[in-house]
Amino acid sequence: MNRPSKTLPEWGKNNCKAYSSRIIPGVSDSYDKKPIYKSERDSKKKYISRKQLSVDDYIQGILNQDRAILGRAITLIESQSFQHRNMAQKILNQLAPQIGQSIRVGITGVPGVGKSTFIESLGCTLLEKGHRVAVLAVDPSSSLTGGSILGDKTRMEKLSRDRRCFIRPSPSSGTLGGVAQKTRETMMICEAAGFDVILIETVGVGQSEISVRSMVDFFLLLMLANAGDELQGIKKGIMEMADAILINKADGDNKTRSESAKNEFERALHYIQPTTSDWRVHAYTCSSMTGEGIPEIWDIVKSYCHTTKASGTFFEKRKKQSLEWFYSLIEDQLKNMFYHHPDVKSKLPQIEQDLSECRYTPYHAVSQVMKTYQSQPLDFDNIP
Ligand SMILES: Nc1nc2c(ncn2[C@@H]2O[C@H](COP(=O)(O)OP(=O)(O)OP(=O)(O)O)[C@@H](O)[C@H]2O)c(=O)[nH]1
Ligand SMILES: [Mg+2]
Repeated sequence: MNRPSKTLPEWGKNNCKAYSSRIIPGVSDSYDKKPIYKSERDSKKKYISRKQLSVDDYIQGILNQDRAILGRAITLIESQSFQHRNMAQKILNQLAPQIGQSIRVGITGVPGVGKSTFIESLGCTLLEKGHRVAVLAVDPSSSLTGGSILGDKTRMEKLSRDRRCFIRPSPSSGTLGGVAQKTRETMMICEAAGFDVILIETVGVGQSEISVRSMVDFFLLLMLANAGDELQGIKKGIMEMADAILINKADGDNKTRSESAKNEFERALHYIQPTTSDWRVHAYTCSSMTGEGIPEIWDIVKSYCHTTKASGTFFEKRKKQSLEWFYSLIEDQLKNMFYHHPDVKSKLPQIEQDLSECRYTPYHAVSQVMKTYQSQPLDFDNIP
């Protein structure tokens, strides 16, 4: 601390001896702005820069479970730069044989239901059992908040300090589709780095839980006792997507109420078609705070994997998810190529104007603009 003496606190002036600390001279204000040089001798030219890694360096690093390299690979995935994303794809492609060995669990529920606290509790249980856990998030609001999971690191205090756990907040840019795609690729790279359980948190109030549903094996819906369905903002659709319903905060005074809520959900589940044909969805209670019911939930997840792997639905689901992803990428890419076509771009304002003046029909406009596009389609590799 290098405060000018007039701003020093009263007790600090003259290094008052009544305190056990001394004021020592700090560094000047410009210190932080000063570049770091390899040595004073070559200070004029060389900054210390991080070593550029090749695709092979990344792959080796990831396979060796190097957390720093894993973090840098995820940064490539999240980058807006075409070169970075291209490199990320090369890495993912070469790691493909190592991908898919984990159990992927999605966790959803309204804000405040206790998702992060649950992940902390479940994550610690899993580490004790010898698993390596990666925690990711799909949060559509994250472009504004910077990813709620970041703030949540305080809720995941033990997990975030454990080296067997890797926590990554939502990528903070792009549309939901983009965020979901990046999360999916991040999940894959974490699998290659030996994380055998992937927990993905998402807020259960919109499109994001549908994206997460389409990338996980088991989907867990967290609920609260004593809050009507409308209060929890949960639609029947979300209940239909769940593989288990978990009433959280079943502790203290809330325990009995949580038991009744569980019974109510059990009754409601009779009328809901389960997503997985050979799996019966049930409601359970737990307290993420005390840890009660958490190991039991992991037993449910394991039992789900055991049953569906034996019947083959587990693998069918993964296959279906991967095909859905493939087709949604094709759609995204076609749209991208179309809207980035320079001739299409330059024609669109005039067409919009003509349409607003009813000069021709939208169908006619589409056929015109399609002809423009088809005359010289863009090169796939040059799309931004
Ligand atoms: N009593 C009790 N409180 C809990 C329990 N789980 C979470 N909480 C509290 O509920 C509050 C919200 O918990 P979070 O884990 O942040 O909830 P969240 O669903 O991740 O919230 P968002 O990330 O904002 O969507 C915190 O104050 C937690 O301490 C529980 O099992 N029992
Ligand atoms: Mg949270």
